Amino acid sequence: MTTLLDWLRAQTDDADLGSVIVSMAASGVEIASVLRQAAIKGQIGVVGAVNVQGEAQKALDVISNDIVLNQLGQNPAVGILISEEMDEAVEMANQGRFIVATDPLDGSSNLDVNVTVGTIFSVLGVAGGLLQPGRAQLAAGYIAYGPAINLVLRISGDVAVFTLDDADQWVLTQAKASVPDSTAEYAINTARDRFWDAATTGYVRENVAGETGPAGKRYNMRWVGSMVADVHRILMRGGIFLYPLDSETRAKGGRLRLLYEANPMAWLIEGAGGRATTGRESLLEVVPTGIHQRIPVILGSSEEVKRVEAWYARG
Ligand code: AHM
Ligand code: MG
Repeated sequence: MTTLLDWLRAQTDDADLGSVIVSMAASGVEIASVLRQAAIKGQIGVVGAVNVQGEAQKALDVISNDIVLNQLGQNPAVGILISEEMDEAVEMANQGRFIVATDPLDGSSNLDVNVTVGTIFSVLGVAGGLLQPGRAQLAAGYIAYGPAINLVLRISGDVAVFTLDDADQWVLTQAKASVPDSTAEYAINTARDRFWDAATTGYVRENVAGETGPAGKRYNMRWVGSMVADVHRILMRGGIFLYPLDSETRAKGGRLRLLYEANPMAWLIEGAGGRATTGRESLLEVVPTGIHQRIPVILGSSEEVKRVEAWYARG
């Protein structure tokens, strides 16, 4: 059995970086326990506050953020915390070497229906400043709270998958996740098609046309509406995820956030052999202009992502 600590020791000589991941993993154990019992303890629903994104905060968003704040606050290696739930970057008292950018509980609109949600995180060096491109990430990962609780991690090499056992220990269950180059499964919120640009419409129409269309194969569509669940499926068996820039999200720059949703997921997908783009440029090259910046996200199996890029290149 390989535990998280065994894996970390083999992946990096930097014990401080390892400790940041251990703190996020510990947050995941706590959040998992809260999620399991939230309905019993009356923690479901909104708290009445609105976060910096203008979205109603759920009780569990706030609790999850507090758990991460508390865990990272105890870790001397952490200098700055950026969270979807907090307006400003928080300078931690310990003034450590690392920045953690996190969405403590992504997919919270799904909380009341008991589908997989997750914690997404990205680790950067403090020296690089708050606004570093995804390529500068030192580590990234997510925790998926589903039928099994998975921690998916990359430091710089392979993407590893851990599963939480009954003793709250993270056990390595897949040493090297690999996204197949080709797929016949795509994930996009098709209810938004009236807002789509020509590239998205063109690509999806080809898929819907199936075996008699230009793609020459029959596709299936899957959309959980919870990024961790959708990306996890793609990491496990391939596929493509699209949240493109559409006419409704254009003014905001997209729907998903660059620092703590798009970048960590893009870094994981690329580490597993997949590809990630905004449609017009590599996602990991985008230099952020703000900590809560939004961005179009297209990621997954490389052949499909390249087909979408080809559509964008046409106009
Ligand atoms: P959140 O951070 O407020 O939970 O929003 C992000 C979520 C993603 O998990 C998911 O991919 C997307 O929003 C779903 O959007 P939509 O509701 O438009 O389908
Ligand atoms: Mg989110």
